[in-house]
Parts: sequence; structure tokens; C-alpha cells
Amino acid sequence: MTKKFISALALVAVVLGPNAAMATTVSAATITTGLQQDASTPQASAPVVIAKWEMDGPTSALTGTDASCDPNSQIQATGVCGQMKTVSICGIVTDPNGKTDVKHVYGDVYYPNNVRLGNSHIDAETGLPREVSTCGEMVRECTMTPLSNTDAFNLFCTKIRNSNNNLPTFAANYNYGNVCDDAQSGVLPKQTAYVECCDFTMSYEDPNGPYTVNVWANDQSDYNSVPLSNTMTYLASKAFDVDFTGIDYGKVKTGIWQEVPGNTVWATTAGVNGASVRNCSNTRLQIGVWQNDMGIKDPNGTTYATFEGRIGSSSAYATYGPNLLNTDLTHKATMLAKTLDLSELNEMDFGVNVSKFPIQLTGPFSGTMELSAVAADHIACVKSSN
Ligand SMILES: [Ca+2]
Ligand SMILES: [Ca+2]
Ligand SMILES: [Ca+2]
Repeated sequence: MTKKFISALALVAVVLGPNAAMATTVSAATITTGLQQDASTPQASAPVVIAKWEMDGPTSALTGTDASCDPNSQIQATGVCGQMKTVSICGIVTDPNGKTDVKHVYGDVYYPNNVRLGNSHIDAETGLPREVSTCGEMVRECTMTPLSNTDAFNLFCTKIRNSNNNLPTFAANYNYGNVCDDAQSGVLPKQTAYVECCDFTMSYEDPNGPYTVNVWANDQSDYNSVPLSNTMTYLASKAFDVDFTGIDYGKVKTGIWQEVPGNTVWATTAGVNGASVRNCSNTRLQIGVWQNDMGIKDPNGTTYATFEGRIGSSSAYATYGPNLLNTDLTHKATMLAKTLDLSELNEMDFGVNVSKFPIQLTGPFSGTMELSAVAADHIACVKSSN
């Protein structure tokens, strides 16, 4: 016995010896680690997600509503810079071991899979710049909490069933009858399932388009449900802000371009610094501009002012005349070349050239500028080939 013990100690010393010596000779090391979840595959006793949906939040309001009668959820962005939209994601979850075996329920939201976010996008939760690193990656996961039995029944079996019937996605073999009707052993009146929900923050500038939303659950034995998936559509909004209400070209000489540079500093009081524009949409945006002749014209209508405008100090100016009309006589905007990315703030530079000041006019001259916007395509996210 004693001999064996000694030889075992000697072996340990031999094995440890070289390693201990190595540890003193390196300043950094990368160690491979690994594990596997115990019993993570769907099992007969795993939780079951019976139905799922998204609705106007917050959850506490129990709205049951979305922005369109189309099937599943359509969510309207705020169209207001800085103002987030709270979406409530919900699932009905049960478990073969009884509903109390359900441990956690999650809602996973994925970006539209062909969209990049651009250089100005800010994550709604972290407040930090964010670009997708892979196309269609997860935006975020939220953890759900159960509603009371009364709220669960009223929300799903009364409000949604009666007023927004095509909102939810059901798992196979489930329907309003066997969820809501007592005669069909409905899981909500029998209180054998939870309705669980979480509040999910969508930024005013999260890109419009189809978001995949998965709801899944695990139980006390760490069995995962099969996720129940559908598509939430974030409807396009079109909105922008400018921090100026007037452009004063100052003193203008005949035939000389007079330019009024903007800046990239947002003025909380309009007009206290150079002109800035920012995109408050969930689409990229092109800005159009229209101006009238500022009254610099002859009685026969001949005008003498030409204008220019651009977004960003490195863009080319677009030049345009006054009073431009479409064939239907609405004002025809001249589109400025630079497309604003999601939430991008940039400067607007303007210029005027007056080829003649008619002698019969004394000035000063004043006019009107109209700014408008059209949605532009998102930056494409291209999946890498490997
Ligand atoms: Ca279970
Ligand atoms: Ca809908
Ligand atoms: Ca400014």
C-alpha cells in the first residue's frame, strides 16, 4: 500500500513538473474550452409553444392590436427621431409535466435578412452604434413573464379572437377552439397553459421590413421546446427633421453664387447654427427641394434666380430653377444626391445666383423653400459565399 502511494505521488510530480515550468515562460496563452448542454434537444416532455403573436405594447396595456388587418403583425414605427416603439411579444406555453414545469420563455427577433444598417444606426437598447455582422442576425432576445389567468383569457380569447383574429400563429393541431373553449378542454379556461409576454423595443430607425420572431421555452429539466416562428412586418415610415426654418442668403451680387453652408451640429433652437437634416424614418431617405422665384422676376414672368443645394460637404450641388412643376401642376422637387442612412444627421448647403436684379424691383426679396423626402432602398447585406 505504502509503496503504491509513493509511486503515485512520484508520477504526479513528473506529470506536473514540465507544465509548471512552462507556465512561467509564457506571458499569455489561449486555452480551448468546450461544453455541451445536457439534454438540449426536444424531448417528449419538453414545453410546447401553442401560439405566438406580436402586438402594440407595452404588455401592461394588453392591447391585442397591430397596425393592419393583414395576417400576423404589422407594426408602425413612430416616425419621430429618438422615439422608440414598444412591441409586446407573446406566446401561449404549456408542458406535458404541467405548466409549472415551464421555466423560461423567450422571444427572439431577427433583422430582415438582406439589410445592412449603415454607419449612423444606434442600437435601441445599448445606445451604441450597431451594424449587423451577419445578414439577418438576431436583434435581441427578450425574456417573458406570465400574465394572470384572467388577463391571459381576456386578451387572447376575447380581444384577439374577436377583434384581431388573424394576429396569432398557431402550432400544428392548435386553434382558438382548443385554446379558448371550455367544451374543447381549452388550455386557457382550464388554466393548463400560460400566456407569457415581453416588451421589445424597436427603434424609430430599425429598418422596415420582415422580422422573423421565434418564441421558445425551456423547462425545469432543461428541455427546449420547438420554437414557434412567424414574421413581424415593421411598416415603412417617412420622416425627417431639419433644425432651420429659414435660409438667409444675405447680400447677393448679380451673377455671383452666394452659398450658405450648413453644419453637422443639431440646433435645438431652430436656426441658431448652420442648416442640418436628420433621417427619422426606418427607411433610407432622399431629400428633395423646391423653391419659388423669391419675386425676382419681370412682369412677363421671366425669372432671374437659380438655386443649388446639397447634403454633405463632399457631395455635388444639384442646381435647379424656381417654380418647377410636375405635369399635374404640383411642385416638382429636385432630389439631392446624397442618400441619408438610417438616423443619419448631415449638413444642408444652399446657394443662389441672381443673373439680374430688375430695376423696377427694390427688394429685399423673400420666398419659399419646400423640402420633401422619398424612401430609398436599404444598403444590401450580401451573405458571404463561405
Ligand atoms: Ca417538461
Ligand atoms: Ca395584422
Ligand atoms: Ca445645425
